[in-house]
Amino acid sequence: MKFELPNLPYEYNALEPHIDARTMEIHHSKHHNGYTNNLNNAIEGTNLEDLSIEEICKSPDLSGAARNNGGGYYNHCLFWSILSPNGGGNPTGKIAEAINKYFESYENFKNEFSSAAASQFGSGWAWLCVNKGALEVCATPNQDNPLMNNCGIPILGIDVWEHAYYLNYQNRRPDYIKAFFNLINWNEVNKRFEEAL
Ligand code: MN3
Repeated sequence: MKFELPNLPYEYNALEPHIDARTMEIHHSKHHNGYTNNLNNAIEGTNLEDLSIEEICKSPDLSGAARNNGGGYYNHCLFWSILSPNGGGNPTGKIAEAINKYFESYENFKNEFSSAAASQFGSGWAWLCVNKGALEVCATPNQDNPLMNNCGIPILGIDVWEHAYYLNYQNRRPDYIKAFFNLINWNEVNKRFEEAL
């Protein structure tokens, strides 16, 4: 399968002031585009070629360029989808109930997720996953994701590579993490949650 860079469902400047337009433009048109092209090159002529991106991530013999760029492709597709200029606020629907069940409150969830994102050393991601029906927070290095590590299906994720925030926030990763909560598209997270159950 030839993977294609998805269009963003909003303009590059739509997430300001939380994520600036220049960061979004470079992140999407350079970084995500690069992962997409490199993934296509890495899987060409291999047994991964005809698999879906989820199947590629779950493949037990995934390594090297296919792993880095397969993760990069999948992770950014998820990331753009769970952000929205109309996002933020408290979770709604089934995910709100599940967050209360597994984390006691949205505040507790925010603290746990923020702490996983802030303490990921170097580049990586923090995730909210559905693991055997339960909600869990975890973090992964580089472009790895929970599908690769068999620790659940990610339904929300934050990119903590410096390319995701450095222009606006420099070394202040915690400020970027705080701002991220103003952008979460809870409708999309709910959709992914119901599909993951
Ligand atoms: Mn990124």
